[in-house]
Amino acid sequence: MSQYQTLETSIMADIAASTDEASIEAVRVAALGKKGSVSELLKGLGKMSAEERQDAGPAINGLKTRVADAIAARKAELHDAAITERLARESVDVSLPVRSSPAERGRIHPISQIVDEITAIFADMGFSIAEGPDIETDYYNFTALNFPDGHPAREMHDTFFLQPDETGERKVLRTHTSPVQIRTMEGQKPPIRIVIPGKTYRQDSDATHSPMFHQVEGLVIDKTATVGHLRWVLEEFCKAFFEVDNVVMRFRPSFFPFTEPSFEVDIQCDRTSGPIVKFGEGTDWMEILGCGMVHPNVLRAGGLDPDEYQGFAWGMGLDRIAMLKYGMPDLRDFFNADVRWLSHYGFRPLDMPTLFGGLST
Ligand code: 2NL
Repeated sequence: MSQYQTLETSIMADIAASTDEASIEAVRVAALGKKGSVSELLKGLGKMSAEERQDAGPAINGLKTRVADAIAARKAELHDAAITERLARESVDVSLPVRSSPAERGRIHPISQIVDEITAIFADMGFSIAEGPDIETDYYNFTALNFPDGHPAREMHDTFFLQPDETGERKVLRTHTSPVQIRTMEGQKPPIRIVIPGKTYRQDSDATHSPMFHQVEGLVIDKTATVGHLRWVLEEFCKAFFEVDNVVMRFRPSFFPFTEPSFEVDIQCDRTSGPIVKFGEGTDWMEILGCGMVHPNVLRAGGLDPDEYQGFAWGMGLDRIAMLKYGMPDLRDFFNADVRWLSHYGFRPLDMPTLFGGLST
């Protein structure tokens, strides 16, 4: 066998043994690259005599052509194989269910949902949303709201007091959101129409009470605000909130230090079908909020002249109302941070409650 045939056999064996695009490229470089075995033979032609070249020329060129063709063919083969393998490996099963993103899997807590629903209703009536600090002074939480010294609600068993500061002042965790209304009256000229959602705190803990709970209060101050306006606002609110065309409301005389006269409001409902309460029908009553005309002392504390301005206010606890509206049996589940509970009772983040799109549907 000539040296050319030996080389050709060896290169052809290497080509056949190459298993991927990288190894066939290595074979090409070793044979046809600048310093490749076939290239070296071609370079050698120049040093040969004309006679030697007559035989060697066609032999080496033939070798080069056959090797180049074989490499190109094997390269194409391996390239096809690589594509076929990749297509198989990267195949997508389009029948699989779409896995939702974390943003879609997340859920809105029922308390956040109810706040969004309630503020959407009052925003539609032209109210603004006001917020304030959870840690309050005794003045904003009690004194400005016409709580006389020695009023039972100031006692230790109701209120969370903080350690006195260097001046001896004892701050409190607000027991209602009403301090926000005082702060608003101080900073803003009437007419005032605000709703105030927020966390509130009282030392109370059992199956139906949590030491941290939620309230929404409302305040309207103007020169001519009356109980009639109060009644209309609350009726419109209840119709929108309970999603019924007719609500029957009952105003019972009551007492709060910050309103005079004061009322507790019941709405008519049907409780005969077990835990599900129906509104706008039935013969039962359910208390849903407290309200009244703002006490002159409270107007004065807010920097307003009670001979010029009058107003009404209301407050409702959200936790019990949320349990009722969404059919949740135990208040304590609200604050256990159990994702299983939240994925069942929570609301989809992109379904924002609006009056035109539906509140909780
Ligand atoms: C209830 C009753 C109520 C208010 C809150 C209020 C605030 C100011 C002036 C007058 Cl600054 N009133 N708020 C009025 C009546 C009732 O809450 O049962 N809440 C859970």
